[in-house]
Amino acid sequence: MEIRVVTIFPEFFAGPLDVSLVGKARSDGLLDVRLIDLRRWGRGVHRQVDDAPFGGGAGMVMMVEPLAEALEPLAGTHRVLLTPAGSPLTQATLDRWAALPALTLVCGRYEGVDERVAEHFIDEEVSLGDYVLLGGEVAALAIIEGVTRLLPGVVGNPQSVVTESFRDGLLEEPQYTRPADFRGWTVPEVLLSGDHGRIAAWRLEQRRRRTAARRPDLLDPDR
Ligand code: JCQ
Repeated sequence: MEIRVVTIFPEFFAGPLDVSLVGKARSDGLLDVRLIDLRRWGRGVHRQVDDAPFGGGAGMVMMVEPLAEALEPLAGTHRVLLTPAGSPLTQATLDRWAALPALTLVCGRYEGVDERVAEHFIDEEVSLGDYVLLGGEVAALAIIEGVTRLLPGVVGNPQSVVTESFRDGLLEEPQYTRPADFRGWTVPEVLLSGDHGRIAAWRLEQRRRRTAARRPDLLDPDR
């Protein structure tokens, strides 16, 4: 799979792309990440890519020309803009993108991007969640990780690729490993019982309780 990242900070990606399973997927030839420096198409000696908003207001807006020139040749790849104003990114989104031959991630900055970019050069706008970052770079890295672990041959055991926390729409149950007693904090007795029926029932109950407490939205079919 090819993932292109359009950014004014290509150096942001050097560390994260070299380590862990993303680094391994790249050196194994399963993933090809291309960093595209938007300033290549910037205006003037300062390679400017932002300008003041029409209508007034605080902050700067990313200009249409540099993004148009960067993104027009990438028509045919699925072009995604990372923005807090996008649709929420879900595991289903990542499953869909992991099946594509090529994905382009566009990192927004400043107060936003000229709407004509979104209208003419972007296929989908997504958000990582209801908070604001300085730019889309961290969101792009999250997407690269989420997609990479779904690529065939990246994660050793295909079972563990089953979208863990979203299995049946419930959060995962608590997990424990040795020692069974750490400072008097013990592992639930049922997990040491060897009774697989009781263990399965306990795990399901834990998942339901945890989901109700932390993510009631997942239990409400109307949301
Ligand atoms: C992504 N959740 C939050 C910040 C403007 C495109 O315009 C902007 C993009 C950003 C960076 O992305 C986020 C974000 N998902 O903040 C401001």
